[in-house]
Amino acid sequence: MEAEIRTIGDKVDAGRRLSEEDALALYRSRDLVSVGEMADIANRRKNGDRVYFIVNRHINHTNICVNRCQFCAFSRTKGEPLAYTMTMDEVLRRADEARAQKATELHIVGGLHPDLPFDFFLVLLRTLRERYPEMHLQAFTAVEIDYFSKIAGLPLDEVIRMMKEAGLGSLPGGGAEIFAPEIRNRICPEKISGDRWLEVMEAVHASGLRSNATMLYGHVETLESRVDHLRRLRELQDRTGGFQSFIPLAFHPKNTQIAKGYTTGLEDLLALAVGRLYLDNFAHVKSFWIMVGPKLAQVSLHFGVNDIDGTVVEERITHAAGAQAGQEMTVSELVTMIRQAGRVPVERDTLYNVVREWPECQS
Ligand code: V47
Ligand code: SF4
Repeated sequence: MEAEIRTIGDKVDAGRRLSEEDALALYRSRDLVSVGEMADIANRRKNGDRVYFIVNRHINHTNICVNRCQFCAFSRTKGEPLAYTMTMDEVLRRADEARAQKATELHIVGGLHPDLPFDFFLVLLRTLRERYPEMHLQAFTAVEIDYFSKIAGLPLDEVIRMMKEAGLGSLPGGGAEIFAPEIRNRICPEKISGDRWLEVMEAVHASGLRSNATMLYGHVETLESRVDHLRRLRELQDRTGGFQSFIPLAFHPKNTQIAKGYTTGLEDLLALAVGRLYLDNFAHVKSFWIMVGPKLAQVSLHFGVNDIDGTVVEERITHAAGAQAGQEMTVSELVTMIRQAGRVPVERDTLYNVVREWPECQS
């Protein structure tokens, strides 16, 4: 084992908090097995052998977006070919399918549409909550919430209060990208700043709602900017405790404005393991199998990961950018994947309550 990694390992064993230098050394390390083992220890201390998944359905209601981030292959400008906005009926058809599959969560994110009024989203939430009270609505990134506040001309707190009242259950972690302005201005110059993303999340947590946090890596960021991103997430989590899970998102370059190759397996596993080790105040680290592929997602269960997200069914954002994984996994596939890794599959709801456990051979 590299000497520096051994010292970090001692800190992990003693339950001591890692520094930014430690995180940087871990990202730079090529001793993948040692880093993975440390992340596995840190994870198992919190979560034991349990690995969570969720029966959910993603709905990307519109790809029309005024931001047009450089890394986004999903978005279109209004009027362009392939631009779409789902009607309420189209959303409801997907939600009906989700109900038929016994989904417990609808995960709804979309572009920043220039014409849809704030009221449209309140009606959407209310309609879904009334028709599907059994499904948790995890919807709208911090970027969308900020946009609603702008188009409605209402303060952030008020927007969050109204959305919560209409049925919003929690926020996904998208839109975080990389906080460092010098990187952010290159990859998504129109997007809200990292400071604002954190401010929105702080307000969301203050309202009593939980959220996730992501980090987009594998584009033009530096390792230092990744560490800065993690540091800021850890600081906010120290203050609010409102983040449920950390999800590193591997950049997919196809059809984007950023000329880069795909991330490698080593980068993907390190991104997950370092997240687990540095973010000692996050209970869950999620490997989104759509992004890293089901095979690597399975291996990552030995690298600090305790959640592989869900059944998903339809995913447009990463697939527009060249994702090779399918868009749907059945419960039985998820259970098998977790069991084969020697872990205990647990179906969770959005807030990590247990829906069903799969101890030995009862599928
Ligand atoms: O914010 C966009 C990312 C995010 C690309 O909270 C890309 O549980 C890779 O946040 N290559 C939206 N990534 C998706 C998201 C998410 C996904 C799954 C689970 C959760 C959760 C959240 O997708 C965007 C952006 O960071 N993204 N384009 C791309 N080319
Ligand atoms: Fe719009 Fe989100 Fe795509 Fe950026 S990443 S262009 S904000 S849909």
